[in-house]
Amino acid sequence: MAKQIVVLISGSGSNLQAILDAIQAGRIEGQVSAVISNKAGVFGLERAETAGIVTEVIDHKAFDSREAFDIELASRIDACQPDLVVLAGFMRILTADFVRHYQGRLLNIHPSLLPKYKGLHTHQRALDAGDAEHGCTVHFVTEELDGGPLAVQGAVSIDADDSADSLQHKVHKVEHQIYPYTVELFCADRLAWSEHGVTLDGSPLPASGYRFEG
Ligand code: NHR
Ligand code: GAR
Repeated sequence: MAKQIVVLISGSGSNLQAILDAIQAGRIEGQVSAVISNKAGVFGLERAETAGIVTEVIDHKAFDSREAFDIELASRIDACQPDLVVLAGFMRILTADFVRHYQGRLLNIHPSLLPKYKGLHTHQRALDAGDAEHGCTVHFVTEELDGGPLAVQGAVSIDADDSADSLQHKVHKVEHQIYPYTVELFCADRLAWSEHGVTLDGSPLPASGYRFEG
């Protein structure tokens, strides 16, 4: 049975597009029931509309508190009865109650090789540290920001002439491979987070997750 997926965005939605393309290509046994943005007018909403997907905007600025925003967000998500909720460049920190409600079915992609560089400005931080490699990680979301269990990682090499921009561009390309791949595994019931930790085909993954090699 095709899984129901809800995607949350705040911006350009290139990761959303990569997932939609993989669904279109028949690689993911699932369908996106709704795309929800906390910002009006972003390009990701146009991408969803082009694909014929229901879109909603819930402007966080219209709410008095993070709790009130998250309660409204959860009620719109739950109306879709999703099997999986995907954060794709979603930029609002979510409350503990929200993430607990979706535990085990809420994924995020973060532009670093976690547990390195939680938070923002990851590309510049990897450059400043003189790292030889950088990358991105898909992880299950917990209340600890960028701290939930890791599912899949993809790496790029950092070259002498890389800038934060060039590095971001390289990492984006890998994001667009590993996010659809992770969603594919989840929707095929091959990837899960349970009391046994994160498992792939029933076997526990290392703490660094599955290393994706393009
Ligand atoms: N929420 C929880 N509870 N746990 C995580 O791991 C989360 C999360 C919400 C979003 C994505 C994350 C990232 O990949 C994510 C992971 C936004 C911020 C942030 O500081 C931090 C991490 C992430 C996303 N947001 C500011 C806020 O006040 C707003 C910044 C802005 O609007 O530009 O919410 O890096
Ligand atoms: C992606 O690079 C994602 O890793 C990053 O935002 C971009 C969203 O791009 N996420 C964060 O930095 C979360 N703090 P997209 O909207 O084109 O998918």
